[in-house]
Amino acid sequence: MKKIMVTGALGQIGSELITKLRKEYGSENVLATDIRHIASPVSESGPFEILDVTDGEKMHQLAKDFKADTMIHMAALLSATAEAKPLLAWNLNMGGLVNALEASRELGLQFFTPSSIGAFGPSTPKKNTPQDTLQRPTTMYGVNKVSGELLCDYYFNKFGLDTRGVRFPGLISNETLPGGGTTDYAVDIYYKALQNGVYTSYIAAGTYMDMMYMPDALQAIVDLMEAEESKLIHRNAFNVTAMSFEPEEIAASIRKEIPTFSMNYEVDPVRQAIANSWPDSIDATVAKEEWGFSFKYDLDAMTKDMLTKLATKKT
Ligand code: AKB
Repeated sequence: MKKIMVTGALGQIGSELITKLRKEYGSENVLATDIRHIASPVSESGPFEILDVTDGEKMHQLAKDFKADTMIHMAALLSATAEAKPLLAWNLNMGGLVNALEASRELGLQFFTPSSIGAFGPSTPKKNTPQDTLQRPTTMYGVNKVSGELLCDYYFNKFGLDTRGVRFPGLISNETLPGGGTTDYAVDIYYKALQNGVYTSYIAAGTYMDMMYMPDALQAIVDLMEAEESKLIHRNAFNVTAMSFEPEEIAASIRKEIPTFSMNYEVDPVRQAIANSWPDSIDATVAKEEWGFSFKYDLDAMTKDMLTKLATKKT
C-alpha cells in the first residue's frame, strides 16, 4: 500500500485529490499538508499537518515521520496571482518545488507535480499544440512551470528520482473554488448561472482555452502514478486536456440547461493578456500513447453534472 504525502492539500485540486486518494489507498495512508488549517473533510478524514512548503526541513521531517513513499506536490500560486506578485510566486513556486524534490530525493519517494498550459507562450503553435514544442512563456507562472518541468526532468536524469507530471488545462470543479487563475471564469460562470442567471465574463468572447472536469483530472494523476515506468518516455509535463472552448460556447452549453441564462463582458486586461499567450487547444496524444490517458466528460456532460451538483448543494 502506498504512503502518500500531499502539499497544498486545501487548494482546488488538493482537497478533492485527498478524498480520492484516501478512498483508493486508505485514509491513514494519505498525509494532507497545507499552510493553513481549516476545518474540512481534508483536515478531519485523516492525518493533517501544517506545512509552509518554503520550509524544506519541516517538509523532509514530515515525509520521514510519515514514512511516505510518494510525494504529490500541489502547493503553488496560480497565473493571475503570480502576475500580481511575481517575486512571491518565484519564491513559493520554485522554492516549494525544489524542497519537495529534495525531500523526495533524500527519502527515495515517487514524485508528482502538475505543470500547466501556462508553460506555453505566444510563440508556441496555438492549435493542437504538440507535446514537444517551443516554450517561451511571458508570465511569471509560465516561467515557473517551464523551470519546474525542466527541474523534474533533471532530478530524474541526474538522480534517478521517479518524477512524473502533467500539463493541466483549466480545471473545473464543484467542490473547492480555484483562486487567482486565468481559467477560473469557467468555474465562476456555473455558480453565477444558478445564483443570478447572468454572468459577467472577464475573458473576451472568442478566447479559446483547454479545460478538464475535476474527476478526469484526478483520475489522470492516479493513472500516471500507477503507470508502468518502462512505458514512460516523457515522464513529466504530459499534455492532457478534455475540451477547448471560448466563453460563448460554455454559455451556450449552460443555456441548454438554463434557457434564460445570459452573459455579458467586462474584460480584465491582465487575465486576457495571459489567456492570449496560451494555446487554443493542446494535443494529448502522447499521454494517451504512453500511459493510456482518457477522459469521461465533454463540455455538455460537465455542464449537466456541475449544475446538478451545485443545485443540490444549494438546497
Ligand atoms: C490558471 O488559470 O492559472 C490555472 C492553470 C491553467 O494553470 N488554472
